[in-house]
Amino acid sequence: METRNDWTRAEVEEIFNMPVLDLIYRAATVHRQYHQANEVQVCTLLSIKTGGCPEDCAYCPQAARYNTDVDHEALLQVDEVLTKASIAKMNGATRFCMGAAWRNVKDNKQFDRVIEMVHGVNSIGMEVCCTLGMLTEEQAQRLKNAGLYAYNHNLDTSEEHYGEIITTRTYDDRLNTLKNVQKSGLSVCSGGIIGLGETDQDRISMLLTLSTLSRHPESVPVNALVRVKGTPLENQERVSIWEMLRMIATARILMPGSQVRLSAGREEMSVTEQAFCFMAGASSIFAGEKLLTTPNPDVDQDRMMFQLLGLHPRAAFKGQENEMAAGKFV
Ligand code: SAM
Ligand code: DTB
Ligand code: SF4
Repeated sequence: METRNDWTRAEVEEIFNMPVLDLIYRAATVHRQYHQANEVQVCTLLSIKTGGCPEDCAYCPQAARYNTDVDHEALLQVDEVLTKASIAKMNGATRFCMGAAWRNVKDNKQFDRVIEMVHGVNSIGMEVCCTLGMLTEEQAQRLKNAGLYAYNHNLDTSEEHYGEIITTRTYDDRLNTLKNVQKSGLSVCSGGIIGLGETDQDRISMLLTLSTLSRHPESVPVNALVRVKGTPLENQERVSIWEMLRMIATARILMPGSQVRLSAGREEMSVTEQAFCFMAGASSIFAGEKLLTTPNPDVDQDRMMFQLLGLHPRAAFKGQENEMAAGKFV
């Protein structure tokens, strides 16, 4: 089915500002046209290198310059990562996303080790995703050749608001990495965070940028800010469910074929609120008791929620079966 990359600001604004129940109804309709609405992609996150990051992202507990409770940890060993991936798989996850608190990838031994991790996780039949900061086209290609499926690199907020949140890199740096990822043939995972003090116009801007990329990101994480003590944004107001629903529903309508991921923030949401998010078009979650450094609902809680709502986990590599049969991923 067709998707559009020529959305205008006026159109996005009109959708975003619809009465919230009409917005959810429209998003739910689109969701059902493009996806099996009872299927939810289950992704597990693992921080493979924690803390000590040189960047100044105002929301992030891993930035070295803020005094948070996050301890710095060196890059994990390959076998530790593979053990964690197998456990995630046993718990029903089909995508495994490894995150590193780096500004960018460097061509060194550490990157060689990440390449081994990617190869190993791919070999157990999971979709592998990495989020390692900025990346050149050659590095993206190397990851792809090792069996990487997707690369996560969030726009985080609008171009207009970006300078209020991060000063150590530019919006164009972000877009450039997304281009490198796309050129290498990897799936792009890119979304943002709400609750950073941005306006509705900023949210509309970010959604417009994402939905007018030459190809929509394969997945779009929508994060609610996790307010972490010691970061400049620790005293931000909590994101309300209505703000989350507007973001998810608008993303679903603009990018109907993408996985819209209900990402950070579930720990503070009730099952009823999460159910509303699935209704509004969320088709994916991060599962497991930790995101990168902050808590997330545990596996049993999610199992109960899936049972209650009649949801089931989406299979790995869905829609890519031919490539799988060709031995590309296993
Ligand atoms: N360092 C790499 C980068 O920034 O691209 C990869 C890891 S970074 C932790 C990945 C993403 O986590 C960020 O882009 C941001 O969207 C999200 N994130 C970090 N801290 C968060 C917080 N406190 N609340 C919500 N999302 C957060
Ligand atoms: C994304 O959009 N959210 C995830 C993942 N991609 C890397 C990270 C959320 C991090 C929340 C704060 C933490 O746990 O450190
Ligand atoms: Fe570093 Fe990524 Fe955190 Fe920014 S979001 S401080 S780049 S780990």
